[in-house]
Amino acid sequence: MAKLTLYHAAPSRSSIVRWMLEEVGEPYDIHLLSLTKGETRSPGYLAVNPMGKVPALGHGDVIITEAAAICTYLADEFPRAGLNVPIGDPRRGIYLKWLFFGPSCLEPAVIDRAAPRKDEARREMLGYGDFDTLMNVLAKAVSAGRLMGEQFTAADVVIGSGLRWAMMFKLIPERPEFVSYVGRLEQRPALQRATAKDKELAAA
Ligand SMILES: N[C@@H](CCC(=O)N[C@@H](CS)C(=O)NCC(=O)O)C(=O)O
Repeated sequence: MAKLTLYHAAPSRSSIVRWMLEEVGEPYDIHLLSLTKGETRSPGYLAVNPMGKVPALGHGDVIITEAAAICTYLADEFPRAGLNVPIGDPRRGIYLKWLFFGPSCLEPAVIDRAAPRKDEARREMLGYGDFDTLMNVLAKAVSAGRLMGEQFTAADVVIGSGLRWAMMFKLIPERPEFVSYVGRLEQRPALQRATAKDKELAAA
């Protein structure tokens, strides 16, 4: 089987993919990079990801970048893990919507909270519209404990990671729906393993 290598800085957005890899359960290697030492900007790493960012995932000869794309890829590539909604399933459209919602709506909204613009952009200009609408939409979506009904999917890894991170830094309101959803995610052995391994790496 083609080797999986995660280009990773612990903790960072590549921790989203580490969690996903733990959910998938296939063996993988870690290529560790230091953000503080600027190692993502080294010529060697820029050959892997010209954006100078982690995560990147090597799978055999292929390199995939962008956390949500990697999660989507892994879920489809290893369907036995049960983390995807396959092509042909009528729920696939909604599943993809949530996978894209993470990087296109949730993340920019949270980053705008953390580092507000001097001049506020008009709602029409922002892909996420406005913060309160986004929070209402997400609170409703996660209120059942999973985004795709009974099935835990890669979309929960992407959206769950965003909400978890935003709650950690108090960038979103502590709505009961978020507290309960993230609390439920924290119970997942794969997330616990990923977090413990990242802590070890960060302490080393
Ligand atoms: N759009 C990328 C963003 C990745 C990203 O910003 N990664 C940060 C770590 S959290 C990084 O590599 N920063 C290093 C740098 O910009 O030098 C994704 O979602 O994967």
